[in-house]
Amino acid sequence: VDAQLLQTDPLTLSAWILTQQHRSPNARGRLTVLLNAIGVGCKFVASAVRRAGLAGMMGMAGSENVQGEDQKKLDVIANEVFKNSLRRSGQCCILITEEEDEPIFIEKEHRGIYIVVFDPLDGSSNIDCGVSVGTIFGIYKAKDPQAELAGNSTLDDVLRPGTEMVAAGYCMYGSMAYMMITTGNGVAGFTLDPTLGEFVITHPKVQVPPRGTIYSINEGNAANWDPATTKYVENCKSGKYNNGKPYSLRYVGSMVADVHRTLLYGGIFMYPADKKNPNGKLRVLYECFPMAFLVEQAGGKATTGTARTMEMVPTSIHGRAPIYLGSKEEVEEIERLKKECGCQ
Ligand code: P6P
Repeated sequence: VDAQLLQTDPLTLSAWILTQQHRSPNARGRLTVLLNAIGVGCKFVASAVRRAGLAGMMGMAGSENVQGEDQKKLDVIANEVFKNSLRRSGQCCILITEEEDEPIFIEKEHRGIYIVVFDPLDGSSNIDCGVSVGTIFGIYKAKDPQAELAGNSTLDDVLRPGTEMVAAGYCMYGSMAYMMITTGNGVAGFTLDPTLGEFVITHPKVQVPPRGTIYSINEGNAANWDPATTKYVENCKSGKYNNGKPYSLRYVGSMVADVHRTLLYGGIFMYPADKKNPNGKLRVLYECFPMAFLVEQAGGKATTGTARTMEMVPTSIHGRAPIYLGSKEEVEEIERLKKECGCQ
């Protein structure tokens, strides 16, 4: 039998979280409990996504979410699973989910000191054709824990820069279920071993290559791009950045899948603002911040084009922002072009 199969010391997600928490002397295990609750939610959704085609869970649930998008059954299930798992963890005071217009304030008996922002099933328009989808999450610690525990929640605890997040990650439901997570000390990658029912470490320290030869953007929006984005993409195609050899275009249309490839292979993922989407399409709290946190922790960069993504202060819980993220040198080139053309 393959020696790997007889791994006698599999570093599971739970064990890794404990090693990370032992780094902070005053850790009392609350974040550990919370991250494990997220892991349980991801295992459940991974199982549901696997069975979706068979169990007739594909297709529309009939209802619409606050974004006016048709809500597919898996969206609804994933949202309920994470709300229940986070509530039961007893570690949360406020939840922000892409699927609901209003913040969820956890009732007193289950309330904790963490705020979780999440997209339970990002890329869900791809479910019916079997393309990878994923869960994205970010975690803040309440600025005034006692006030939150007393039930005096305010959105001040939510509309905060990404730099105040204490943890973030995603779980991609693809050929296998892959989780990437950071608690501020680098990025670790895990793969769900279905025979164990555990996420086992497969990428102990993820590093984004400083440059890459893959650009990722929806070319269908090219007519609406700003001049800097247009120029950068032209240079990728002309081979200007790669000794005359053009970059490759890879675009899944599911942020988790496009960011996962960028973290592992390098290159750049872009969802710029354009005439159609003046603030871009991706949501600041539960898409841009968690992905920017991961990319920065893996040695890459994330920008709006003119400002560091993580330093933005959201003005609303579903606010959007343009984002360019990935290999440091690629992102710095787009920032240089933005300065050169003086465009946002
Ligand atoms: P477009 C999926 O709907 C999503 O929110 C992200 O996962 C993805 O990166 C983006 O939208 C794709 O948008 O306009 O290219 O289809």
